[in-house]
Amino acid sequence: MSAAVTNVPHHGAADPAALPIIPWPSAVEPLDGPGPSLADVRVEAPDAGLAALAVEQLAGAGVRVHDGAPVGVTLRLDPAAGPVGSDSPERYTLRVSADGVVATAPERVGLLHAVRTLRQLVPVGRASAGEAEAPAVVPAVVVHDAPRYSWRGLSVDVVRHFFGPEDLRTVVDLVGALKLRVLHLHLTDDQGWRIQIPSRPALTERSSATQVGGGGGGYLTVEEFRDLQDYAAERFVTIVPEIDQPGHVNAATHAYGELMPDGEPTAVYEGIEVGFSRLWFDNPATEPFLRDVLGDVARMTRGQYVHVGGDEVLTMEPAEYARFVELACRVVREAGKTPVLWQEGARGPVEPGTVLQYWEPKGEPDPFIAAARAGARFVMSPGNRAYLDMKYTPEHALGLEWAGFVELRDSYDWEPEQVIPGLPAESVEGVSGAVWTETLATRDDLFSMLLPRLGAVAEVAWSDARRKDWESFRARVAAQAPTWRAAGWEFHPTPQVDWP
Ligand code: TNX
Repeated sequence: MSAAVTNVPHHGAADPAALPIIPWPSAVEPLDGPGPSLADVRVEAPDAGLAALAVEQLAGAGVRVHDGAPVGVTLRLDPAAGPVGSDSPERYTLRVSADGVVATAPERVGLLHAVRTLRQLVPVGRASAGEAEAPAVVPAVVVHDAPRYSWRGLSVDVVRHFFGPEDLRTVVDLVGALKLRVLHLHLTDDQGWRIQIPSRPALTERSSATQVGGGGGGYLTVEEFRDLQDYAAERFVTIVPEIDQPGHVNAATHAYGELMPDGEPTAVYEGIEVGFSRLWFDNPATEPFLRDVLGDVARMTRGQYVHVGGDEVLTMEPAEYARFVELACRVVREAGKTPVLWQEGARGPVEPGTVLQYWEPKGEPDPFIAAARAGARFVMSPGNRAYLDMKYTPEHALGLEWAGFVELRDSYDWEPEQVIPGLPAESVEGVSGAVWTETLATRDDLFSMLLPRLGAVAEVAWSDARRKDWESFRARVAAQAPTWRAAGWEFHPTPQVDWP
C-alpha cells in the first residue's frame, strides 16, 4: 500500500510523500516551482484570537511575524474550502506558493489546523550557534484536509502522579499540534483526588496530598480547572473530566468515611493495585455524594462530556453495578451533559449517545454490539495499541506491561473499526490514546511515553485508512525531532525510526 503517493509529483516539485506532516492529510498536491521563504511573514486573520494563535504556531517554528514582512500568511473563512465532498466542520485548504500562504476553512478550527500543518512544513533548527540561518524555504503545495473521526483524544491519569496546570497546558499544546480535539483527565482514583469540589471540600482537603510512592500530590482548584479549559478551548481542545466510580474511589472513602458501611474512613493508598475500593449503592450517603460531585463537575465543565468511569469494579454484583451506571449517567444528563464510561459501562443500561471508551481488548464482543444497537458511541483506546503507558520493549525502564509491549508501529498499524469484531463501523466515534502514570513522575517521563506514539494514534484517528503508510510515517516522525527538541518535549528515540 503506497498511500502517500497517490499524487504523482510534477517535474521539479516537492515529493509529497516526503513532506513532514503528521497526521497525514487527505490530499497533498505539489505545485510547480519553488515555495516561499517563511523567515519573516505578516499574518492576516479574521480575528485577533486566530491571529495570536497563528503567531504562536509560527513563532514556535522560528518564523518572525511582523507587519512589514515580505510574505503574507492569510487566514480566511470560506465554506468552499477542504477536500471535495467533505462536510467535516474541521476541513481546511492550505495553499503555499511563491506568492505567499493562504489558509481557508469554513470554521475557525480548520484555520488553526491549516496553520498547524504549515508549521510542520517550516524547517526547524535552522540557526545553530555561530552559523548563518539556513533559509526557511517551504515547498509549494496545496493541502486539502479533513479528519476521519471527530473524537480524537488523549486520556491522561493525573492521579497516580499529579501533573499541574503548567504541565497540562504543555500537554494541550502537544495535543493541539497533532490536531487532536479531546483531552480527557482521569481526576480521581484510589491514590488521590485532583479536582476541587465546592460542595465536598474534604475531597481535596484530605485526599489530594498523596500519590503513588508518596510525597507530593496536588489538585486543580476551580479557577485552575476553568483557566485550563479556557486555554484548551482557545486551541479547540475540549477537556473531559473523569470522576471514576463506583470503584477506584479510595480517595473519596478516605475523605468521607460515611461512604463506608462502617462509617470509618479508609486508609491512604499509595500503591498501584486496582479494583479493591468501592461504593455501596444502598448506603444513604452514596447518592447525595454522587449528586454533589457530578453536579459540581458538570457545572464546572465547559465541554459537552463528563466521564463517569465505571472500570475495574472487581467486588460488586452486576445488578448493583448497573444501578451505579444508571444513576451516574442520569445525574450527568440532568445537568445537561453527555456521559462517557469505560467499556464496562456496557453492562449497565446504556442510553443513545452515551460514549463508551473501549480499553481492554478481550472478551466477547456481544455486549458491545448490543450497546451499539442501543445507541452507544465508541471511543477506541485498545490497551495493546493506544495505551501509551505500556513499555515500548521489555527493557524499557518506564511503564507497565499488562497489555503487552507497544512499540511505535503497534500504535500505528491498527484499524479502529476492527477492534471489536462485528461492531457497526458507524458506532465508532473516534480514537483516544491513554497514558496512566503509575510509573511516570515527571513531565519528561510523561512525554517520553507520549512521543512518538501519540503521533501514530493521531494518524489512526485523523487519516483515511487507505492513505496510511508505515514507511512514510516513520520518515515523517523523524522529521519532527527538531521541533520536539526545540519545544523541550522529551521523546523516546525508538530504533524503529532513523532519527536525524
Ligand atoms: C487499567 S484503563 C486501568 C487503570 C490503570 C491502567 C494501567 C482502565 C479503565 N483502568 O486503572 O492505571 O490499566 O495501564
